[in-house]
Amino acid sequence: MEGNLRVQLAGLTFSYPCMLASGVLGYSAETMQRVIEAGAGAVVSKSVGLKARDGYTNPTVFQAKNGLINAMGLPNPGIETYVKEIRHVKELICQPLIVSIFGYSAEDYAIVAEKAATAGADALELNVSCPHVKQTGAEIGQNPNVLSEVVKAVKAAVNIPVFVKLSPNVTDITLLANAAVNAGADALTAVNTLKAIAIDIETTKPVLSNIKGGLSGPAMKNIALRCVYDLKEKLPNTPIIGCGGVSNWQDAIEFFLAGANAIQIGTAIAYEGPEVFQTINLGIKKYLEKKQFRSIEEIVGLSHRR
Ligand code: RRO
Repeated sequence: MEGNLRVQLAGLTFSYPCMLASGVLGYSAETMQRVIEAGAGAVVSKSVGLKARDGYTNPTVFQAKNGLINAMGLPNPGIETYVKEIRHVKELICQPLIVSIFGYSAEDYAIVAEKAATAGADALELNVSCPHVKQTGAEIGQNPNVLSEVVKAVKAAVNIPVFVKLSPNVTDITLLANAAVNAGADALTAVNTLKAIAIDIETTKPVLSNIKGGLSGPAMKNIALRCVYDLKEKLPNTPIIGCGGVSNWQDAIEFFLAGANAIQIGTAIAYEGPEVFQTINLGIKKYLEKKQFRSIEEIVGLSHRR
C-alpha cells in the first residue's frame, strides 16, 4: 500500500503517516511490533524518565462521553531498565522508534535523552505536557524559558531529531512552540491531553484517584486540530505531528489540511484495536487518488490557502 503514503519529517522517512501515540501499547517491544505490522509508520514509546515510577493507584482511567480521561501518573521502569526494551524493539522493527522522555529538570531530560539515543532511538519526543504530574510535564511546557532550557540541553546531548510534545492547556500554543523551535526542536507534536475531571454522583467524589486527569479521544479532536492550525500559521516551516482524537481517515485528512505532516493515534486503538491503522491508511490512499493528489505532502496545510 505504501507508495504515496510515505512522509518525510525531520530527516526521517515514514512508510505510513500514522504513528502510535505515546502512552498506548508503548511499553513492550512485542506490542510495538504488532502495531507496526498493523500499518503504523512509527511507534512512540510510553514516557520514560531517569528513575522508575509506579504511577497512581486505580482508578486511573475513566470512559467519558466520546473520550477517555486518564491519570496514569507516568508509570515507567526508568531509563536504565528501558534501554534493554529499546534495543529489543530495534531488533524487531525496521520502522522508526521514537522514545518519549520526561524529567524534572533540563539535566534529567538530557541524561535520559543520551541513554535512549545510545540504545538506538531514531528520535526523541520530549513530554513537556503531561497535564497532571507535578514538577514535570506541563509545568515545564507551559513556561517558555524552562521549555527552552530543556530543549537546548537535550539538543546538546544527542544527534537524533528531537520532537516536542506540546500542551493544549495554554492560552497561546504558538508562544511555547516558538520557544521550542528557537531552542532547536526539529518537530512539534500537537497535542497532549486536555486537563479534565469526572465526578461520580453516587459517591459524590471525583472518579480518578488523582482527581484530575487528561482527556483524549474524539471529544478533543477539534481542539487539537485548532492547535495544529495555529502552529502551521505561525511556524509554516516547522514539521508538525498532529495528535488528538484521530479515529478515522477523515479525521486524519483534516489534520493534514490543517498543517500536520504526520499524525499519531492513541485512544482509537483502545476502542478499535491496532487494525485502525490499516483502515485509516486505506482511507487516506483512496482520498488522495479520488482527489488526484500524488502525495500527503501536497495536502499539508491546504486549508490555509485563501
Ligand atoms: O502517564 C500519564 O498519566 C499521562 C502522561 Br505521562 C501524559 O503525557 N499524558 C496523559 O494524558 N497521561
